[in-house]
Amino acid sequence: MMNRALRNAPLAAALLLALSACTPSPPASTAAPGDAAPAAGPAAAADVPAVDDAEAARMAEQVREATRHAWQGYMQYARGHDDLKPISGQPRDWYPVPLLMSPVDALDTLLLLGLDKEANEARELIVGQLSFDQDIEVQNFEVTIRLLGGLLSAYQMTDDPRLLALADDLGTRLSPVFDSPTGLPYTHVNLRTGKTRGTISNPAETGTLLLEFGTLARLTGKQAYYDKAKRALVETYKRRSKIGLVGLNINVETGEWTNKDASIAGGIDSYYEYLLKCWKLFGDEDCRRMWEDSIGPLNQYLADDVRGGELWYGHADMDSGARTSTTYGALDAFMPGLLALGGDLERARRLQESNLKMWRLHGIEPESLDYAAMQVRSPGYALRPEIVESAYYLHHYTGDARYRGMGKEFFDDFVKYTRTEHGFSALKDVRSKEKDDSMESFLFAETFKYYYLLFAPATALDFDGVVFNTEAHPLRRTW
Ligand code: DMJ
Repeated sequence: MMNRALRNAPLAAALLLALSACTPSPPASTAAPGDAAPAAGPAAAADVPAVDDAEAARMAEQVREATRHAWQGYMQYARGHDDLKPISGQPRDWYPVPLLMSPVDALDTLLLLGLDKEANEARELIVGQLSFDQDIEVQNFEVTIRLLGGLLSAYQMTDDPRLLALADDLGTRLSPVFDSPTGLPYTHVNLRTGKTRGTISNPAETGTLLLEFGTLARLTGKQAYYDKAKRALVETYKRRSKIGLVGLNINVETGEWTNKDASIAGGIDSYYEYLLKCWKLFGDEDCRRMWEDSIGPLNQYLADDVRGGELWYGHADMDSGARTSTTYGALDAFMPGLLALGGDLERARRLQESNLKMWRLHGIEPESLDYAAMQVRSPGYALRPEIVESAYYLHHYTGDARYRGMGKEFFDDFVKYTRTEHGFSALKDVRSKEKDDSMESFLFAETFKYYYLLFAPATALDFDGVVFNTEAHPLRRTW
């Protein structure tokens, strides 16, 4: 089936624009009573390149060209596999059988960017080759955010029923993960047998499922999808400490914490994202309450005022709130975007200035740094999107060209240090810029999409009509 959106990509954007703005407006600031008052204004706003509308249009075109380059590399050297290795030109698969991570993650981005030919190639690969009837054990979280989210978003943009059928089949095969004594999901499941494994999980993996399973429930009428994923989120929230923080690791059979390190870093990050976003996507008031109960403790115990005005978010013990480390990194960089979506533009602006400072330390951001010492702790760069995602949210809410200026700086560095003959490569070390032969599928789903949306006119996407899942797949509220 050649659907209309794929024949005419601007029409795909029009489909999104035609939606009524039905998500709740951004809430007023949800800072909790007793929060330390934010310092006034961003710390020392460093200069960024000037980006007027003409320059933004040029940048948007550069992002389209980069996306096409990476996609062509994938098609030439890794077609039908999960990922391209961008230096060696070899394919990489996550499991013994490929699940088309890159095409599924890429499809909605290719549609949004108006890359019609490439979008058709991705869709044909997916409907022609993708089958979830495989005797392989997969990680529920990654498959949910990348594949379930990607299929649902692409279905909403194309009306191709085969994409929804694949999503429904995948949702059914993943669902055994929820059959634990607590309702907290096991980390892995065999797609054919339903056998589960993995009792030690984390809030990101237990709490970042409701946008995808909830959308699947709304689109199929199968309410059980919503109920199981919501229970997993609520059971995570219920185990927060007396001071309102969650830890890093939890046993899904006993519900006991096995690591009590609280942060907004990987392993926890998107749990907070989904508390806010499940309210925005579904209007679920329980989600609003859980978000409002959670953001105050983050600002009270994790936020850190450094060098007289810089805002960072570090780590703390979930029971006492005592600071355990001053590390922050490329994954934490999503937080300004979430703060902005939650209505706290002042903290969002200040934290994005810290993101910029992190980027500028070595001309590209590290996976992790000690913000007190300003020293790299984990030197890799995995082509992550979060810092761009935050620039996009801030530009959307403030209209301040500064965020496009940051985006231009990030993108120029990104191209300079990571472009290869076949695609774009991760870096082993941001200090030496030594490349790593890896190109994760979130480059297509997120990094390119957020860069494009940052530079494209606001009409490129009906921002208020969609909620992005944590893999940047826009989910449209049609219910
Ligand atoms: C993505 O898979 C998602 O954004 C996830 O929430 C965090 N890690 C990567 C991108 O960095």
